Amino acid sequence: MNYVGLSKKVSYILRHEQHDNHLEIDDRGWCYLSNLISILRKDEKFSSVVKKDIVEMIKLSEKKRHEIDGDKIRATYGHTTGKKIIKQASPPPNILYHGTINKFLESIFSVGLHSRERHYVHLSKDIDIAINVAKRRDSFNIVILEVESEKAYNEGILFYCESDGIWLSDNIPPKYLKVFYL
Ligand code: HQG
Repeated sequence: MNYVGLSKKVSYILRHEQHDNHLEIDDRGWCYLSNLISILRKDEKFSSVVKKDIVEMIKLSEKKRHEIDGDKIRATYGHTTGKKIIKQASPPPNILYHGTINKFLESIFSVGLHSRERHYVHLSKDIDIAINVAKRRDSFNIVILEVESEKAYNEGILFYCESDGIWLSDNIPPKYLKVFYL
């Protein structure tokens, strides 16, 4: 089984394509694994996929993109379509990081860091994760933003802790952002 390919397909279905596939997900993003497997099997590359493959795929992934609980599965972050996934807000660390690229800076410092297509802004506790997020766009023009998350939280911006140092947030005004020089 091509676990990277499987992970991309599962992310795509759970984050962006639930409706196209008539996949019912609850307000926290959970759906039945059996329903996801039926959808995956329509793709000839994954026609023989079973739960064990998905468990193995999650285990082998360096990022915790998916989570299984009993007979259910969810994408932990990245959603675009459907009703906004409900997350439990919590106090963030003092500073979080966001990886982006040069050409977005003018707009980010004018209107703030926006979630755009996704339900939430994506941030990380570690600079290395932010660097990788930025590099997937353009490895030569990356910019790391430092977010004054604790201050923003104290002034009413909500943050949500995901696993592995990934944080989500609502839109962040420019006054809480500065360029972090690598
Ligand atoms: C930028 C992947 C102009 C923002 C990654 C980013 C991550 C603005 C892009 C996760 C802006 C949105 C999320 C503004 C924000 N003007 N540009 N006002 N505000 N932007 O993909 O954070 O590997 O929706 O800087 O690794 O890049 O697939 O968000 O460049 O963890 O699991 O608009 O998705 O996860 O891009 O990535 P995205 P992201 P996986």
